[in-house]
Parts: sequence; structure tokens; C-alpha cells
Amino acid sequence: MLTETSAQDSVSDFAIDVRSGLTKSGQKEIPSKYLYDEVGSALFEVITLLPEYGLFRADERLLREHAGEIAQSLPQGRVAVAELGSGSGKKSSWLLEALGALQPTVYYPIEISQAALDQCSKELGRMRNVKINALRQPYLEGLSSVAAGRKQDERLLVLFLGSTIGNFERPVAEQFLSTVRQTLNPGDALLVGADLEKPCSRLLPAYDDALGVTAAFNLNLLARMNRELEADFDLGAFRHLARYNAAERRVEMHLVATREQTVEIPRAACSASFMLGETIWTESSHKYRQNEVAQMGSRNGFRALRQWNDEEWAFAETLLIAE
Ligand code: AVJ
Repeated sequence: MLTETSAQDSVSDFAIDVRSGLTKSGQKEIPSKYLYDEVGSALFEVITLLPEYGLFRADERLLREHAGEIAQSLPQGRVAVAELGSGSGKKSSWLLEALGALQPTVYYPIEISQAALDQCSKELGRMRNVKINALRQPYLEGLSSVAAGRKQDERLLVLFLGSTIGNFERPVAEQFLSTVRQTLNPGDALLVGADLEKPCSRLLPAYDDALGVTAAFNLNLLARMNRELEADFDLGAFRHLARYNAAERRVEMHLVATREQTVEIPRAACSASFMLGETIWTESSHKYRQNEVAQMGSRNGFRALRQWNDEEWAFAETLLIAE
């Protein structure tokens, strides 16, 4: 019953956001969270396996190689770990193991995708000294419930990995850090994984791979509107575009109309007209300077305790402590 209601809700949220994003004047856009339906999430899993998408492996390497150090950098005592957007949770397993070796640990993966949460409980369910408590909620709601239910002597470690922070516009990312800080106590920690600036020759193929998986990931948004909103998008009349916006220091994904056309979207109660070459902006992935996450943290109530950088692919894990 509950899942039926929320599925219903998410269809109408999707309809509302599609309608406002495709009927406004100027740049058409759809929020990037809608890329991750069942098909989109599966395609993203494939993206993480592509040689071009080096950021996923950089994140994974840093967490694997420095799990012990990260665990030991935290204040000692019982820890609750809350991960915002855990996916399968595999990347966090080394850190959880290291924490479990030091003290009893509770892991709260916070995810919208039930499939990801199931996989997470399955893969991490047998770790020694680590209890899993999955939460199917939006990030900040999940984090608030974890913070509200914490034990007196329990420290909170929040994980925000994979450069998910890069999907936020910079001011929104700062606001997000500030909101996270408000749910924490002094001494709690936030570990942020962020992709760093690098030459376009490496960056753009990560978002426009030779196999066309990222193109399929992006075009799936049109297919999703056809499936869920009864739209009549011709997927052959749009192409995937990844471009670097140097002023904003981000990769943008767009869907480009390859001819003039009008599309009907009945369940969003609208239609959308496209000129030849007009785009729908579907995602931004901001890239950071070496010290940028530390600076953003210190403007929002955190102190940067340590940072780990990957040698092969410019990527940083920054450990922020709430002041
Ligand atoms: C999962 C949001 C971090 O922005 O790099 C991968 C998503 N988009 N390829 C990113 C994504 C295209 C990814 N994040």
C-alpha cells in the first residue's frame, strides 16, 4: 500500500517537474535525479565499469587503500555511519570493516532505490561488528532520522561519496553542507568524495564513452517520459551531448534535438516544441579545485581534518569534522 502511494507520488512529481522544465522560456531542463529509474540505475552501474569513467575507481581505490587511516582519524567510540546515496554500498565496505574492527558500528544506507538497498543489505549483511539499518528516504530526511535516533555516546560519520555533490550548483552544495552540519553535533564527521578539475581530454570521454552507455543513460530520460507520462518522444530525433562549461567548471549533459519537432506529454498535461539544435539540460557534474571542498566546509561549520588524493585520476576524499 505504502509503496503504491509513493510510486504514485513520484509519477506526479516527475510530471510536475517535466512540465515546468519543458514549458518554461529559455533553456529547457529536467532535474538529474530523474535519470535514475530502474533502467537508468542499471545503466549507471555499467558506466562505473567503463574505462573512461575513472572517477568511480578513483573513489573506490582511495576508500580501499585508506580505510584504516580514515577509521583511525575519527574520534574513538561507537560510530553510526550514514551514507547519502549508498548505491550497492560496496565502496563503503572497506571503511565499515575497518570501523568494525575498532568498535561496534551501525551502518545506515540512505537511498531512494529499493533495489540498491536490497543489494546493499545482501552484500554487506555478514560483516563482523557492523549492523545494517537501511532507510528508503531522501538524503536529508534519512539523515535527520538517524541523528534523532542516535545513542548518547554515539558519533555520527556521514558519507557523501562518488562526487554526488557535483550534481549541485556550487551555492546549493554549500547550502547542503550547512544543512548537514545543522543535523550534526561537534565532533561528528562528514567524508566527501569529489572529482577534481582535469584536462577536457580526460574529462569529456568520461561523460561520452565509446560504447555509448552514457548516451543511453541520458536518452533513457526520454524513454522514461514515454513509459511513465505517455509521451511520444522519438529517441532517434535527439542525440546525447556532453560539454565542458569552463565558466562554471562543470560537465553538462544535454539532449539535443536533431530536427524541429513538437512532442506531446499527456500525463504531464503539456506539449513541448523544439527548434533544430535546441537542448534539454539533464545533468551537471561540477569539478572541484584541490582545496575547494575543505574551504566550502570551513565556511559552513566544519574543519577539514585530512584529505586523500588519487594519483591516477584527480579525485579527493575530504574528511570534515563538525566544529
Ligand atoms: C553519480 C552523479 C556522480 O555526475 O559523474 C555519470 C553521474 N552522469 N555519467 C556524475 C553520471 C553521467 C555521476 N554521479
